[in-house]
Amino acid sequence: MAETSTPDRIADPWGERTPYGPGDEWPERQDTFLDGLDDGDVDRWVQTASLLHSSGDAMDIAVKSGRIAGVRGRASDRVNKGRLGPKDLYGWQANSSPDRLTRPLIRQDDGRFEEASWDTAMSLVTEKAREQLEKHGPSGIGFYTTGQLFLEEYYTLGVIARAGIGTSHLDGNTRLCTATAAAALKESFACDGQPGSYTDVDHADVIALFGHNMAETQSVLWMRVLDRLHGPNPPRLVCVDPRLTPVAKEATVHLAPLPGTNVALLNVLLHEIIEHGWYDDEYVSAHTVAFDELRTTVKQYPPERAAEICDVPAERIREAARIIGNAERLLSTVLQGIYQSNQATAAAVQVNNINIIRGMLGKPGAGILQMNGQPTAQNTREAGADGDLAGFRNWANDSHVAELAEVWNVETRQIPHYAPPTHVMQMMRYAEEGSIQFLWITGTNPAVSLPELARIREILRQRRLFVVVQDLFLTETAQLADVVLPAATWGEKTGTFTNADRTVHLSEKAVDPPGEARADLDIFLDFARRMDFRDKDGMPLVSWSNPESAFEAWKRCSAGRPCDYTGLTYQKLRGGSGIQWPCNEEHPEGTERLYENGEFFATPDYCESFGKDLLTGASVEKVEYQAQNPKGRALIRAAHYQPPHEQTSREFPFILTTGRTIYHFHTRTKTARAPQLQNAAPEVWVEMSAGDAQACGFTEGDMLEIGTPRMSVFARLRISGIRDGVVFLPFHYGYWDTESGSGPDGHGRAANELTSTDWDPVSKQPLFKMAAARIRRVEAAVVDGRTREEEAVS
Ligand SMILES: Nc1nc2c(c(=O)[nH]1)N[C@H]1C(S)=C(S)[C@@H](COP(=O)(O)OP(=O)(O)OC[C@H]3O[C@@H](n4cnc5c(=O)[nH]c(N)nc54)[C@H](O)[C@@H]3O)O[C@H]1N2
Ligand SMILES: Nc1nc2c(c(=O)[nH]1)N[C@H]1C(S)=C(S)[C@@H](COP(=O)(O)OP(=O)(O)OC[C@H]3O[C@@H](n4cnc5c(=O)[nH]c(N)nc54)[C@H](O)[C@@H]3O)O[C@H]1N2
Ligand SMILES: [Mo]
Repeated sequence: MAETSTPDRIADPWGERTPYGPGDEWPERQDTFLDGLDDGDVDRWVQTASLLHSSGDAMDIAVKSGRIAGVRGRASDRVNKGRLGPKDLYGWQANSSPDRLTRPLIRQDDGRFEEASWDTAMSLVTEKAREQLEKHGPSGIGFYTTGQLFLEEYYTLGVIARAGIGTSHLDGNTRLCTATAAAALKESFACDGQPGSYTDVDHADVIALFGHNMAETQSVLWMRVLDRLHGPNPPRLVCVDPRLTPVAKEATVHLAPLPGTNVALLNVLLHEIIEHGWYDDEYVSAHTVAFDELRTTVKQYPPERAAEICDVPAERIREAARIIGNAERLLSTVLQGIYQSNQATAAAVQVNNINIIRGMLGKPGAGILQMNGQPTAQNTREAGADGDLAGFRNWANDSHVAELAEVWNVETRQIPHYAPPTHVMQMMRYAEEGSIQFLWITGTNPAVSLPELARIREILRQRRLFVVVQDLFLTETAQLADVVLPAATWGEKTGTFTNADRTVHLSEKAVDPPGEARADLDIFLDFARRMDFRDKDGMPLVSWSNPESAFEAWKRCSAGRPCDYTGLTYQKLRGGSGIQWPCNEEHPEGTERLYENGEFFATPDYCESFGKDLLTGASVEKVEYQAQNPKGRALIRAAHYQPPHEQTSREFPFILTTGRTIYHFHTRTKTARAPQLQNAAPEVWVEMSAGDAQACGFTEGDMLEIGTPRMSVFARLRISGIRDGVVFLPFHYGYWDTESGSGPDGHGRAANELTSTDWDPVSKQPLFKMAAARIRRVEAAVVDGRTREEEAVS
């Protein structure tokens, strides 16, 4: 009996190469991991896709005797052609972890949790919600959700929060994740929606990755890139990242700027493209507005100037510009190195500008991937469970709000649209001040993932704040809750979700959830019933009762909008590949690329957003937008570089940045419970350059204290290819003690003890990628049982 049917994907995460050339089909390669079984022993295979990143790697779950026993990639799927990454292969084992929550918990007066029936727990939740509504009205109630539930669940939650309760305090952890992706698309194209397609990797001659460690965070998409690199006529890669990531190692040109200087660097690239005439004049005049403003702005960014700001050699930036400027099919990708850094939206928009002015949109190989991170982040946005209005409708357009009121059969005034929706950092502030007193958290672990954790713990611990946490485990956040609701997850419930290139997958229930755990959808439906929300005819507001009827309801809401799902059904999603929206009568098999003929969703009556000022985040008024862009073209928005708020100093000389490893997902609630993944990266570490380590007198394995103006944490040193002046902490490692935030050794280790309460003015995404830090050694490395000092003495 083979334990692993596919070679060890811990030692070799990307597996063997299947090279291919430009324009060819990416060859299939089926990856499988069966735990102690052979293929023939499997009772049945159940269709799904990965819930541990945004790529939607399609797979089948192996079921044996009512339990999950393994997974295999789906070779028929457009996204992965059968391949699976390390988390895809091993992560499912968390489902059957013995410490899954199996019954609701209610906090007692003495502070302890006691198990309760669903009826008791839900009665309490309903009673508290009613009490808030009576005392403070809808704005006493907040919902903080995730990028990891299913489309049907977000849509239901959105209807409950907006039309049932009527609160504007509904946001997703997608705020921390890819709020900037959405914001940048709204700035440039006046609407969300991924322009590009994963198949652009098959055609591109240049791929530029901006702050995106694709090798570790979308490992199967990276396999696609590697296969191109190993085939005939490989693309050239440009990588912009302060660390020597696996992407940087493969790059033709690697630019390693100081964190927080992206806008300066991008402005130089644009400067070079314009100076050398590498832009598409015809495309610019036919399909865009406001090019002149960009030209004027970037005039001030010759390579030497940015070289100084970013600390990157001018010649290397020129070389990157030459490659990008002469590309025939340019694919640009963007992720957290931009979204969580200084001037997030302004920087992400400059990447859009590169592709727009070069006319690199809507054709094979030429596209933009403003990436998502979480598996279902796209659906949070579409269905309006974050600050967006369902169906990419426009808050500032009364007829869009009225249209939605019609879909929901409620009065327009019942949908709060008098003020911008509340982002989560603001919701935490309201909870801190006491104006929000009921907070329902689903599928996210803010006590580890939000910035400045000591503050977050204080907020969630307050007695006057009633906190409901809906999760699989008793997380750091759940430990601060008043009621904990045990949720079913992937493999235990049915629903759909959409990846970063708009591919919709169906994920079917394979096994029963443990104990009394319930699907998130069923919990929301139960709440809606108990609250007795009604539409304007006195009928139940939420009229659906299971995943498929919720999907059908969502389809009606999406009709005629850019994210049109009307051509999809559960049946159509079964058996073959996932399908990209828009999928409707006009595009029955889905749509590979948006903006094919230089046509956008940007006309004033149709667009999702009139845009915001890149510097201040102030909303652009409808009349202004109408005047600037009456024909609905792509918008070129320029921005000057602004230094980060928190600067290094004598006391805090390093820049701390944070991020991920290939083996773990976020706060590790799943990956720490999969032995292969946990063993691959069991403890936190800190990365520093060889030069900096030497200057400080540190060696590999030393225990260091990393401090910022907030707090400090301990981590062992790994000397890596990170640039000088910057240190890196993975943010995956939480803590044991919810009082102090300390780890097993009594010291803090969560990266977010250190990060600051600050965010991008446009997208409101927190700045996880930069803090000023100081470092000292607290304990020398132990080698063969002796420290370096002991070694020196002997
Ligand atoms: N293995 C794994 N995969 C995941 C996840 C996971 O937790 N683990 N999470 C998923 C999610 S939700 C997300 S959002 C994505 C995130 O995916 P990525 O964005 O690829 O991952 P990060 O490590 O957060 O950040 C990417 C890079 O930004 C660089 N960086 C830091 N500061 C700057 C800067 O100022 N400028 C530039 N140019 N670069 C900078 C860092 O060195 C880092 O290598 O991954 C998804 N996939
Ligand atoms: N310093 C620093 N901080 C960061 C980042 C960074 O790069 N640096 N990245 C940010 C980003 S991009 C992200 S996406 C966030 C992630 O931050 P979080 O969302 O807080 O991280 P997760 O560990 O994914 O938390 C998801 C929770 O949902 C639970 N869960 C999983 N599946 C289900 C389900 O089906 N139903 C329910 N009800 N619960 C479920 C899991 O057990 C887990 O507790 O962190 C952000 N914070
Ligand atoms: Mo994310």
